[in-house]
Amino acid sequence: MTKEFLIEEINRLKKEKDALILAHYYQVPEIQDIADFVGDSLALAKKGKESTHGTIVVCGVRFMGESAKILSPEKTILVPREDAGCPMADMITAKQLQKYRDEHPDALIVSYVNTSADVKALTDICVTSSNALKIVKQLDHDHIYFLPDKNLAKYINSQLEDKQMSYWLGFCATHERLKEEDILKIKRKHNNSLVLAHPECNQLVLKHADYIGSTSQIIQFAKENAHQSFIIATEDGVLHKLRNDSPNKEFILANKTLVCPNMKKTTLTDLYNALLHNETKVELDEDTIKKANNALEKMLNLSK
Ligand code: CIZ
Ligand code: SF4
Repeated sequence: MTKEFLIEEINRLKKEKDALILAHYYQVPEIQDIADFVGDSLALAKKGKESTHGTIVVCGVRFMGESAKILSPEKTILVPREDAGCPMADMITAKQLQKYRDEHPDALIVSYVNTSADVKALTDICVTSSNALKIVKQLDHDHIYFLPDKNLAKYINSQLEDKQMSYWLGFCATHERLKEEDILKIKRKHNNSLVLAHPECNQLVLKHADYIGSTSQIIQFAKENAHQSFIIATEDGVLHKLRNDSPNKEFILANKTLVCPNMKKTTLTDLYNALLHNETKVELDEDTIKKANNALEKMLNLSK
């Protein structure tokens, strides 16, 4: 099937099936281009919830499809690639979290949205990289436990004045691959560029950043900043939006290894098949949805 045929069919099927296509900034350019809306996980979650479409196709990784289902249980949520997971989300299971809760009944559990629905169901409040700091600052609790990303946890702690969170030792393998020597090397080569980094990067990398933020915050910063050249320390998919927004500015990926294999799985053929066959539907049990919804809704309220 040609690309033109796939694009035409996807657009036809989405109308026929009353479907809304959402894509994360880390998706391949063709998927971002055909999506009705592209955003970070917070924006996708909100968009899915507000939409009046009966079907929502989430092009990203599994936890994003699950979040859409948790917030809109009455809608059909499709993920084009069921095997696109997030290795960081898989670093903590519900069983492990239950054990932690049993041993620390006083802890307030704050989970990054990069977690399974089962983990969210055991969570007090969720956060994304866009709102984590804002939300944690508002939490008045002696013992805050953050999971699963140790890098995001350390970054938030570095920004807090009156409290410190303890945290699980998970990480994003894609961001973790970026080493301090890589960032120093690329800075030497492009010494007029500003370094924009995601807080999933290691602290040794973050200390060389001029700006630290989520994908949407990096995108906003680069658009508004007068600088002409930027080194980007997050997943390469985000370069598509950065270059579209500012065609005259230069964007350099900090290291060519910043590619998430799971985010790159979804192709136009997968999206076409998802719409054609209504596959793969995200199914979650009612109890999980109810409990996980509580943690996500608290996040949406506190991030307003
Ligand atoms: O929250 C998200 O969408 C992720 C995984 C990255 C980011 O910073 O936007
Ligand atoms: Fe998970 Fe990292 Fe891939 Fe995002 S980039 S989906 S956190 S493995």
